[in-house]
Amino acid sequence: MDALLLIDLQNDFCAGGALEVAEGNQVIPIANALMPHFELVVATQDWHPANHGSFAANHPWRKPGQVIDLHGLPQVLWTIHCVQGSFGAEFVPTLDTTQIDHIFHKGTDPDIDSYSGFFDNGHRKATGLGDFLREKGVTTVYAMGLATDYCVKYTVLDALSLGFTTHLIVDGCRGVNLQPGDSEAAIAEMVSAGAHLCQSQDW
Ligand code: VGL
Ligand code: ZN
Repeated sequence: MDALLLIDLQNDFCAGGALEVAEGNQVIPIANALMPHFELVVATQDWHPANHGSFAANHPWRKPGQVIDLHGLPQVLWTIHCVQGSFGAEFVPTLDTTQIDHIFHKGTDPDIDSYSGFFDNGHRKATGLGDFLREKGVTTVYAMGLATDYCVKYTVLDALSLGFTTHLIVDGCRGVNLQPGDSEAAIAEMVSAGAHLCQSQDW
């Protein structure tokens, strides 16, 4: 069985959001159009407590974009985003959430970030997404969402390492691009790890 993975289609990654991804809103109609083609639709939500270690504001003398050591892992610092229960953490209002079968939260532990929908950045704890997909008999996943160079990339790499046949819906993704070209580099990395590329028009 195939599953559609919608990564972090949340207000804070879209227009006016705290961690706005350029053109992020443009992927919402693509998600809405693709959902009816899948028997199983899973969405992830970046879901941080206010004291999360990835927020620059929680580290004196630090600012967004800097990289620190967070409990032994390199951590890019971000502006405060996707705080549990906040408007910024909600799905974009135009997303048809009635077609989502299951939601997985990530980034809930203040001590470690979680870009991937499957595991935290240290691969210490699983979110449950991998077991959920296996129990449903899923063998193939199609991923899209925000952001290409962070949460989409790490979700796709983990899906591949868990043995799922993994497709990236390229026009359904947009990237942060802290450095120009980060999104293209992320796509190349996903492809070399075994991901297949497709476009929403393929349906
Ligand atoms: C994300 C940075 C921080 C993402 C989440 O969804 O790609 N990026 N938290
Ligand atoms: Zn985050």
